[in-house]
Amino acid sequence: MRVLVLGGDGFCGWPTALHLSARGWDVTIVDNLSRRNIDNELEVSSLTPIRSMGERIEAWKAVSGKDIGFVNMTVGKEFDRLVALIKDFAPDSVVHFAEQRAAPYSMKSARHKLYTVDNNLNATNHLLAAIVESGLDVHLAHLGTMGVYGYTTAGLRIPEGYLKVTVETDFGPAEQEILFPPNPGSIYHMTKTQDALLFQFYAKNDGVRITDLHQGIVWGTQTEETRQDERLINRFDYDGDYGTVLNRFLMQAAVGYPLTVHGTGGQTRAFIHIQDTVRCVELALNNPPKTGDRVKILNQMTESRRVRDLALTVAEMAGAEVQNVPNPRQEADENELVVANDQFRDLGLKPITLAHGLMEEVTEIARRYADRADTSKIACVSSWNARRAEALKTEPVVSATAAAHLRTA
Ligand code: USQ
Repeated sequence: MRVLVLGGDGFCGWPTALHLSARGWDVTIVDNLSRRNIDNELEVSSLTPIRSMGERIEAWKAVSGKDIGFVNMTVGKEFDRLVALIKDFAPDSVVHFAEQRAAPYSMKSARHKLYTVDNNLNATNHLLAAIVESGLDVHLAHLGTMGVYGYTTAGLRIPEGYLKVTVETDFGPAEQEILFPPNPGSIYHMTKTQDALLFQFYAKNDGVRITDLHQGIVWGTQTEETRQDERLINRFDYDGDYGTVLNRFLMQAAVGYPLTVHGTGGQTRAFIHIQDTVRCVELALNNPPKTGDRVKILNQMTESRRVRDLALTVAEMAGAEVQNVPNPRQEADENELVVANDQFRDLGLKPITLAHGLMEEVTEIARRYADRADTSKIACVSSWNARRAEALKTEPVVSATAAAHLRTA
């Protein structure tokens, strides 16, 4: 089986490429190394010393005996090359990670908003149009986000993509299933809600077989494959734009930086370990929709947690201090989140939970590379709007003790 992994140099893409290769897929990575260029722009680098693409691929060959191909291409800009690649490689599946994935980065400035929309929507539209143009029956698996559902208390168990509703008709009430109403909290999340419409259209109009994986916040850094050789190590983002919350807390604990809880830390989010990410992608590729099916949507998360509870768990585990800082985002202070993930469980996923052992592994890696950390890059400075930035100057900081009270309240 042949697979193109678009965005295969990134935090989720690289371990996915290795995982699929280890399981016998013939893998070619397509990437324009934009994530490395954004590191240059932000003057920050992965905490772990990730190797060049050439060295990564060479190391994998030495470790596993398997070849991974690499094509340097901007998916949303080089349409003819993309069509030629699809025709030539004739993949059974394409995994699409080739999007700018950080909410704070997408909200940094007008230019970052434009870049994120332009990059993400063009990548998705070009890919879909290229699959149609190739005339081949290629399954597309896209890495979407739980954030399309929004992070206000929904008052229901979040279903997998489609919502059953009852509408009033001339003949009485009728049942329908509609796409869950999109409610993005950042420009980045907004691009994923728009991707969803592109998928609906191309599935309906052209019969493209599409799986959209609504993934939660990924934590962890290593997988079975990236652990095998230091040259295969995965990236570890800790900076205020690209670092995600749990990995940031674990890194902050490792370098003795107070854990940066936004506001009261009452935000509840969905989480998944990177090892489960790669397993889920494999499960999705092995169970594609059939020709004529609607877009298959799966919630790719394993548990929901409140940010302040995570901070307290990490603080207890690693002896760190918790600091409640003003929230640069425009988001609900507190929300409940209950999510359905039956489809992956039915496919046999045995979720990795937030076990201390794995959290300690992340802290251990962060300690090992602590001398590479630039602590001046830890604070989240990207603000959701000018009004918010202004309010932050006067907003009181919630003390750790107050947050502890809130937790037990
Ligand atoms: N937060 C803190 N302290 C920090 C960093 C974040 O309290 O130091 C809070 C944020 O305010 C937010 C929550 O933690 O309430 C999550 O933030 P995050 O940066 O971990 O995650 P997010 O911006 O939502 O984005 C990440 C990935 C994105 C993916 C998304 C899944 O970067 O690619 O789509 O998680 S989800 O959150 O389910 O939409």
